[in-house]
Amino acid sequence: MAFVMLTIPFLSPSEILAQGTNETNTASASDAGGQLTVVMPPGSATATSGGGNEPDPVTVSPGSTIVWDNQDNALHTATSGNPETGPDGTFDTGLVAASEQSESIPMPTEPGEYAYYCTLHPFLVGTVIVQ
Ligand SMILES: [Cu+2]
Repeated sequence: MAFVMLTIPFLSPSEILAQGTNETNTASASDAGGQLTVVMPPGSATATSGGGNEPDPVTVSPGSTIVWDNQDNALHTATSGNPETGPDGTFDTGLVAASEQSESIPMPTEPGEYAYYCTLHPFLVGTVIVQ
């Protein structure tokens, strides 16, 4: 009666693809087709709190998606456009409840700067840079 011990070579995958990135401290990321998160911190509903979308501006590559993470205790939106002229229809999270996240919102494929604001708190503005 002989049991054969199978010796399986365990080859650990040693290819770490994400090594040595050249990320800078500009609070931006540009992973193609990636997804970024912009935080709406506590206090964002108060104009004087200094709270606001973080990072701002946020830099993405064309066609990336952004999730807005509402960590505040009030409803917010991230609506492209500005408080003076209103929504421009490029993107809109719709209402994001307190302690909730938005859907994954596709960003434009056309490079440029896209202003956005909260339709409930017009002082809560931000900019998406697509490049
Ligand atoms: Cu708001």
